[in-house]
Amino acid sequence: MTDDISVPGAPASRPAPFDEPTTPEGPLPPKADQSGPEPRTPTGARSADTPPAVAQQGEYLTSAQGARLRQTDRSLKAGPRGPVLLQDHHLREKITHFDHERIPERAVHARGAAAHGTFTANGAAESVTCAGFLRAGVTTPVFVRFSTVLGSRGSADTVRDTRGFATKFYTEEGVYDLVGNNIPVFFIQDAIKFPDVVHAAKPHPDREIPQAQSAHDTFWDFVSLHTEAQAHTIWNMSDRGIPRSFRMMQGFGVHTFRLINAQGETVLVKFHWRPKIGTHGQLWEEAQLSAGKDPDYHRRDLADAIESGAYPQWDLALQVMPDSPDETFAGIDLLDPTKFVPEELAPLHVVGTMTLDRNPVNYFAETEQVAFHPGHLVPGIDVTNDPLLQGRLFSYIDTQITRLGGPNFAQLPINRPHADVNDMLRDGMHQSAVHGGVAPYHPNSLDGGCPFQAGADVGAFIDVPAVVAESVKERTQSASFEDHFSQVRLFYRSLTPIEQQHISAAYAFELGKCYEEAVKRRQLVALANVDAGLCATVAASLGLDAPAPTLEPADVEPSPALRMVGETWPIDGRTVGIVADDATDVSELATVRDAVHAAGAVPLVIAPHGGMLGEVPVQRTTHTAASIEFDAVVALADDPSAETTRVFEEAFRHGKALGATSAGAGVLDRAHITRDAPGVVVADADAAVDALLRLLGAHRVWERLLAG
Ligand code: HDE
Repeated sequence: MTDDISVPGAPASRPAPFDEPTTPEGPLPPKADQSGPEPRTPTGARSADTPPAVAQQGEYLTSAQGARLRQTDRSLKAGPRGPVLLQDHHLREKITHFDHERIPERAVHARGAAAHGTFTANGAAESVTCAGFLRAGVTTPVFVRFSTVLGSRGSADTVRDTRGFATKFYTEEGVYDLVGNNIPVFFIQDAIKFPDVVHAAKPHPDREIPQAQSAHDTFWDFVSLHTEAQAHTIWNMSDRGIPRSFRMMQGFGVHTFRLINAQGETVLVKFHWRPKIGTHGQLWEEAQLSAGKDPDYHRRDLADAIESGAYPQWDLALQVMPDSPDETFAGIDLLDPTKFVPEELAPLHVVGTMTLDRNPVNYFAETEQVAFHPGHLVPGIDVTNDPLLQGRLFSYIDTQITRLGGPNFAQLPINRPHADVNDMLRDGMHQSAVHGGVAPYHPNSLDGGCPFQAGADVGAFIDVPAVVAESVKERTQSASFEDHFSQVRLFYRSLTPIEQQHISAAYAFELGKCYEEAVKRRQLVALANVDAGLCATVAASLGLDAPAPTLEPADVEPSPALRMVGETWPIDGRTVGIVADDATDVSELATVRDAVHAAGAVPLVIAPHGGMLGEVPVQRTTHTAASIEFDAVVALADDPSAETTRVFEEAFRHGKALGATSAGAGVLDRAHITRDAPGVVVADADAAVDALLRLLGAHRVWERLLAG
C-alpha cells in the first residue's frame, strides 16, 4: 500500500500559466510626486508610520471560506477554448460578491469624508449636565463625518451647499451622536417638509441635472414659495456655503437641546463647534475651479492635513439658556430651527476640545458604513419638542435599515459602542453576534433576571417630567414660527461689505441659472424683505426691476460674531506652494520649506519635473499644480510655463499672498502682477516666506479683493 492515490489514465497536471512570487511584500510606497505632504507630528518631527489595522490574515489568497486558491486569473473551462463551467465556485463567489459591492448611497449627505480622533472635556459643562464624557479631563474617542448634502457620492466637494458635521462620541455611557451642520439654521421648521425641500433641491427628475447644485428652478421655486427656507438659503449664499476646508468650518447642533445635571436641573442649549484655525471660505471662482481640477478637494485636504500632522481641532462650546416654560430666549423661539441665537445675547462657553488625528483605513467600512442618529443620546443630554428634531428621531434608524441592509447596523465595527451592549435585540439580517442565554425578554427568571434595568442615576434617556400643555390634536404650528425674515436681515446686516458682495453675487449666479422668470421675481420679493440694497443689486444683474418689500423691515441689532473677515488665525496646515527648478539653490529651497514647516504650515514644492530637486522631493509638477491647492505661493525660480503663470494669475485674483525672490520675480511680471500690489512681496527667500506666513493669518489679502 502507498499513500498516493493515482487514477489510471488521468492527464499529467499542467503548469499554471504564470508562476507568482509567494513571498509576501509590503505595498509599494507612494511616489514623491503622487504623495501628500510628508508626514510630520504637530511639533514638526517626522511621524512614525503606524501600521494600519487590516482584516486580511495570512500570506495566501483564499476564498471567503478560507480555502487557499491556486489561481485567480483564469476561470475553469472545458479546455482552453471551451465554455466556462458553472461549478467554478471561486469564479461565482468572486463575481457575486462584486455584484453586491455597492449599497444605496445616503438619500442626503451622500458625499462625505471622515476621520478619527478624541474629545477631551474641560469640565465647564459639569454644572449643567451629568454626561460623563463632559466631566473634566475625560477623553473620549470620536469619529467625525463631514459631507455635502445634495450631491451623489461621486460629486465634487466644493459645490455651494450646506456641509454636514456629524460626530460620534464612543463614550463609556454609550454612543452619543451630535449630527449637525456647518450652518446653525435649517431650511424648514417641520420634519414633514423634508421630502419637499430635498426633492426641490435634488436634480430635476426628468434629466437628472444639475448635480449637487441649488442653482436651478425647482430649488428657487420651493424656497421662494416656502419662505421659512429664506433663513438657511442666505447662509448658503454666503461664504459659509463654499468652505475652504472641512477643517475651517464651524459646526452647529442646529436644534435646541435640553441638558440635565446631577441634581435633575435642566437648561436649554445650542451646541457649537469652533475650528481653532478659523472659519474660512473659498471664493466662488476658486470653488468652481476646484470642482473641475480636484473634485476631491476637501477630502484630500482633510486626509493630507492629518497625514502631515496638522491635526484639525475644534472647541465644543455651549450657548446656555434657561429652561423657561415658553422655551424662548430674548424673543427667539428656541424650538424654531430656522432661528439662531446671536452670540452677543448668549455667549459661548467652551466645554472641551476635539482633535482629529487618524485617517480611516478603509473608506467603505468606516466612512460609508457609519450610521449616525440624533437619538443616540447619553445621560444628561435630551431632546426638545422642536418639530424638526422630533421627525429626525424617526428618520435615521429607518434610513439605515435600507442603506445598511437590516436592523443590525450597530454591530458594524465603526458603529459598535465602546460601552457594554446587552440589548435583548435578536436575529435579523446580518446578525453577527452569537447571543447566549435563553431569555431575551424582560422580566425573566431563566437567565437569572439578566440583564437588569439601570437605576435612574445611570440610565440614558432621562425623561424630564416636562409639562405637556393640554391641547387639541391639530396640524398647526406656533405663531412665533411665522417670522421668516427678521433673522435673515440680521445675518445680512451683520456682515462686512466684501461678505455682502459675495452674497449678492451668489444670488445673481443662482437665480441667473433659473429659466422661469416668475421664480426669479418671487425670490426678488423675498430679497426685498431682507434688504433693499441686496434686492436692487441682484435685480439689476438679472435685468429685472427690484420689487417693493411686502413686509415692514425688522429693526435688527447686528451680530459681529457672524463675520468671517477681520481677525487673524493660526495657520496650521495652510498650504504654501514653492516654485523651484533645477537651477534653484537647494539650500535656499530647503530653508524655505523648513520655515513653512516650522510655522505649522504645509510646503508643496512645484517644479518643471517630478522626482527630486537635490535632496528635496517635488510634490507637484508644473502640469499638476493648480492655484486652488495653495493658500500662498512663492517663486524661487523663474518658471516661464503658461501653467505657472496661470497659478499666479489666479492666486492673485483670489486674494492669496504671493512672494518671489529676485530669481523668481519674472513669474510675477508674466502674470501682470505689480510688485507693490497688496499682499505681494519681493524679497530674499527668508523675508519673502516670513511675510507670506504672516499674511496667511488673515486667510486672504482682503484689501486686494476690495480694491478689485
Ligand atoms: Fe439629516 N438625514 N435629516 N439633518 N443629516 C440624514 O440619515 C433627515 C437634518 C444631517 O454623515 C439621513 O444616515 C430628516 C438637520 C447630517 O452619515 C436621513 C430631516 C440636520 C447627515 C436624514 C433632517 C441634519 C444627515 C441620510 C428633517 C442638521 C449625515 C442618511 C426632519 C442638524 C450623517 C442618514 C452622516 C443624514 C434625515 C434634517 C444633519 C435621511 C428627515 C436639521 C450631518 O435619515
